[in-house]
Amino acid sequence: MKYRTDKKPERYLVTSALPYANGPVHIGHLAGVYIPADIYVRYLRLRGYDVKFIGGSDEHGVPITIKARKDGVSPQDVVDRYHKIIKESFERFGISFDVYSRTSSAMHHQTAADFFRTLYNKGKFVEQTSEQYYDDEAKQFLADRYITGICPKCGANNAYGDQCEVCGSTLSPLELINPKSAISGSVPVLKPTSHWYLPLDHYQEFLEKWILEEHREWKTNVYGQCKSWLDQKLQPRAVSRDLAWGVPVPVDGAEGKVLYVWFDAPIGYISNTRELLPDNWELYWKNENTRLVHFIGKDNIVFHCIVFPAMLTAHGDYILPDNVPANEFLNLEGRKISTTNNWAVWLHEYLDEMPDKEDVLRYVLCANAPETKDNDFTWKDFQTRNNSELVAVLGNFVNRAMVLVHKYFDGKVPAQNELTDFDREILAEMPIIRADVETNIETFHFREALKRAMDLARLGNKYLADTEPWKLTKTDMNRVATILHIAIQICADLTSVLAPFLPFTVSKLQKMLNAAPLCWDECSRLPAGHQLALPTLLFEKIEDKTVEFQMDKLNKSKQNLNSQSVK
Ligand code: B3M
Ligand code: ZN
Repeated sequence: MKYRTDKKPERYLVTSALPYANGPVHIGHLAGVYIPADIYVRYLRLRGYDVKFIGGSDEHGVPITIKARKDGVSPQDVVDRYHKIIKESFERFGISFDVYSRTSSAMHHQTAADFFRTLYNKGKFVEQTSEQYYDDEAKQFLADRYITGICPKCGANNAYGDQCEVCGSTLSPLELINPKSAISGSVPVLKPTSHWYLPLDHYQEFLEKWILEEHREWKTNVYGQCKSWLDQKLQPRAVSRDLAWGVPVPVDGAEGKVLYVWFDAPIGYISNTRELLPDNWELYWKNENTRLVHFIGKDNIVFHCIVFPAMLTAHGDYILPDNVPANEFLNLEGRKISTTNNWAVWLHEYLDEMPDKEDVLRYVLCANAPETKDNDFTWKDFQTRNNSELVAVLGNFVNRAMVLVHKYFDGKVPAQNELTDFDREILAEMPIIRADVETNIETFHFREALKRAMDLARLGNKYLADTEPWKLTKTDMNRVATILHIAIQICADLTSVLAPFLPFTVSKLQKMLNAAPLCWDECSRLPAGHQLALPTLLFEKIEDKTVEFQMDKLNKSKQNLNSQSVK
């Protein structure tokens, strides 16, 4: 078994959780997973690293078949519909995947089946027969979410066979009190069935050392969850299910059984890398100088830190993740985001309703990301952050600098003359900010990184406010030239420090500056005489009516919800 040494990585492989294709993507997914992952990969690319960003839809499992049954269509219809919506909305939003594929692809079915077969042939599974719930009316076994009941831990109604969404406990169907089939509503009976189990207990010692000793640097929420799983001692976990939808178990006598979705989904990262790089995907998965990073939400920690690494270790050829920077959850207006209750801000709807505001959402969701604890998204906060940060700080600074250079120097970068101590201080602050952005991104502190990047625009505003070049135009044009020279250098520097966070804005700013995209380390001096393009506004104020429109829309979901529960 191989895993990374402490050498500087030669390449990065960055994955983000594969969203279930049973519904569109919402702001909770974005803040928790896709925005941080995208910031990270954009930054690495700017630094000139070899990086591959792997995404895709998770198209198997009970969440998909339940949705299909509810809508009266086939599981394939469900995944075709949502895969398209999800993929297109990510593209429009600038999530810069190198590949976005799907687990229903032939490549994935083959890769997942091969992976299972390898473990099977190496004798890594234990086959066991056990009693499981069966719906006699629907004539099928009831895996995971097909069975509901009262949570034995917190007493909530409608806990699922695999998890209680109220208290977050992981459950097994047999623990549920008053179990009920989610298909027919009938009381299920117990029937024997046999499955393959991955004996996680065999990996307990290895995982304790690897995580608890060698990865103390992981985020506290991630490390803490792993520790608590390990402290409770790992148990064998079934990797197959009695279901008709999924990757068929590739051994004789396994008719009617498919791989458990949490067995096949992480292998999707491998399949999608193979699809992207048919000839050298192995370099990314099997070479110890690759740094593998998984971006996920907190409900996926155990699968990425414990189950998948155990699978990779059992296989033997693969590297293990170097980090798994999972986020907590984002709530919406004080309530838990819910796909089934339509309590969400859907990305594809946002993109239609708020054209040209991709970066506003990227900004707000990063500034308020649930990095260490659950956080709340409100439309009011969205408006305030846009109006008092993006418009008043960033947009205002860039606009003032650009307008002044056009007004007094025909849009050509003026020459820098003698520097004052204050100028020197400002110039010295610029690389400090950049270094802070760098360190924070590299340690997955994206909120702080963004705050520091915005500090550069704050610095620019302060510089113009303190030096007041507009008051010197009659008396000291040399001084005005120096001030505006420096202000334009700050604008140029903003194009790189903000590029990982606000790609749409940065490309507008580059156009205004008439400058090619910069690399991270290139000190971005625009020479005297360089012609700037005409300024356009980077951000617009968001009016109350926009917020009211969004709140009305949400309140309608709330009303529907209330009237449903009255029925
Ligand atoms: N689809 C769960 C989720 O969307 C699951 C993630 C798979 S990552 C391999 O939360
Ligand atoms: Zn519970």
